[in-house]
Amino acid sequence: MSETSAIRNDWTLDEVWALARLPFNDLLFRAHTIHRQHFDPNAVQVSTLVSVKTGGCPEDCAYCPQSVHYDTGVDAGHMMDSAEVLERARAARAGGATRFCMGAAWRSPKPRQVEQFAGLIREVSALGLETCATLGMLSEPQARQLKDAGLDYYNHNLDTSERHYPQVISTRSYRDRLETLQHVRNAGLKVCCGGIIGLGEELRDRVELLHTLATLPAHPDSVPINQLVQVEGTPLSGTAAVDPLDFVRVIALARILMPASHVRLSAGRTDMSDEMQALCFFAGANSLFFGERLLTTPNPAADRDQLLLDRLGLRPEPLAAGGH
Ligand code: SAM
Ligand code: DTB
Ligand code: SF4
Repeated sequence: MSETSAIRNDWTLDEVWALARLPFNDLLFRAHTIHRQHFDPNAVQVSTLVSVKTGGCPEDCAYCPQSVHYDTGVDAGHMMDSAEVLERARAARAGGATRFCMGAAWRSPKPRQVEQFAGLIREVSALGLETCATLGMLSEPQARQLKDAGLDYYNHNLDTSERHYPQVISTRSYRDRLETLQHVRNAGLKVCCGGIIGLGEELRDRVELLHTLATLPAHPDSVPINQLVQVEGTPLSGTAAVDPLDFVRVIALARILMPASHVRLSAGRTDMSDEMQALCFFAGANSLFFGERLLTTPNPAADRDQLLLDRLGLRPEPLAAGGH
């Protein structure tokens, strides 16, 4: 098999399988070589997350502490007021983040909620930060409204393979997700789309998820690879832990298949050793969430992450020239 690091959207499932079966060293060498062709290997893009509207979500995603279907101790909250969101955005910027990601536990936003977010996006953009939002399913007009407000990225994950998906979520379909991604792309927003490892899926599901991502009409600009954060009360709490080396393989595959996309070592880092994270960065991860909280669950403390980046000689990636 020969492949170059050209951007391809025509990967076959067999090609992805062939990569997935490579010995670990061959896979990592190939991924790292491709990584260096497209990125500074010592730079990581830094994002900070804030949950603007937490809990009470009508969807039944079996991994999620914010679903009303599960008793996890996460209660439905009100929408955070804009002064607090801005305070967090300023703190994120001071901490070195270049992208500020705002989440809401919705199936899809109502017209008034899109307006409220458009206001937040204008204010956060004015701070010189890239903006990202993750608000559930979006229609194309809604995506355009957010784009007009200055939104840079929209996060909407496929989560797993189409085959495994019904084991995880019943309240919205895989097709619904693909449609939202199309609406977001059509509106000219950058796409942030990835998945979760550790949902009880097989290797086949990881291969199929990556194949689906890499054969979208355009590769997502950012590909978050989350490791399941197990939350008591969710149906997936107690699922077998992921083999760290298998997780590194997923990062390497994402890097090879989507050479120019930022691959984010996303949720689950509190359960990862420094050495595992170092291998992920070598395999092609070049983005992370910085700050002590993801949406409702903990993330490594800022000083701990800073120490890790220092030990690895990694530095935050500056905003692209011309800002966003
Ligand atoms: N409610 C919106 C939606 O799902 O479309 C946006 C917020 S939702 C929390 C964003 C993503 O976070 C999910 O698609 C899922 O991939 C990820 N996520 C949620 N809970 C997680 C968990 N326990 N572990 C890892 N990732 C998780
Ligand atoms: C993504 O892929 N991971 C982030 C972000 N996109 C929105 C969310 C992780 C959530 C982890 C569980 C929690 O903190 O509630
Ligand atoms: Fe709701 Fe999003 Fe959680 Fe699913 S992942 S239950 S849609 S907040």
